[in-house]
Amino acid sequence: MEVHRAVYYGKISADFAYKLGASVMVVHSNVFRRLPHDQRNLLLARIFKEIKPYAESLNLTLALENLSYASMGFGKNVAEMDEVFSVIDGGEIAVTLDFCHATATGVTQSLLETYHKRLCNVHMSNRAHKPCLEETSQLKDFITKLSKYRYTGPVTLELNRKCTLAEISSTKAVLEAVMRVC
Ligand SMILES: [Mn+2]
Repeated sequence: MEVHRAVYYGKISADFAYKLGASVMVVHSNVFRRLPHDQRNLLLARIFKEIKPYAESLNLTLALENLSYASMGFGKNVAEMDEVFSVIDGGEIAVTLDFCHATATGVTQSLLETYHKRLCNVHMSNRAHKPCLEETSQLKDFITKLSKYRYTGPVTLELNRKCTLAEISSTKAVLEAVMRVC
């Protein structure tokens, strides 16, 4: 049942991404973090056996996103994401690095060091997807590393729905200011 539901939502999302003309679709592991190792990997294999060829048929690149420590899903750090990749990946799945999740979990540097070559998407926000209203050392450090690794892909603002237009614009301005100097 869980497999059917995950596959169903995965395919609907892929259809949506395709109709939007997107080239990348962010995915999560879709498995509960407390499942035993073998069961987790069995479910992962069954879900992605369906989603991968479907996404490929629509010319979509799948990009696995790191989850927050608070998430009930599996895949919040390098060890967990490597385990997911070991089951679902034949080298074609990319990475979405969510700065908010990574910073709250304390794994920003290790994720960047490990996955910078397959990074194709960055989600940006402050803690709890709040706006970035000032330059912080963590923010500068992150943008400096992205630049050092010659990342040229998109940086997407992923702010919570309570953000005002003014806060969204300030976040964009703060990020642009950091990017100019890093
Ligand atoms: Mn995200």
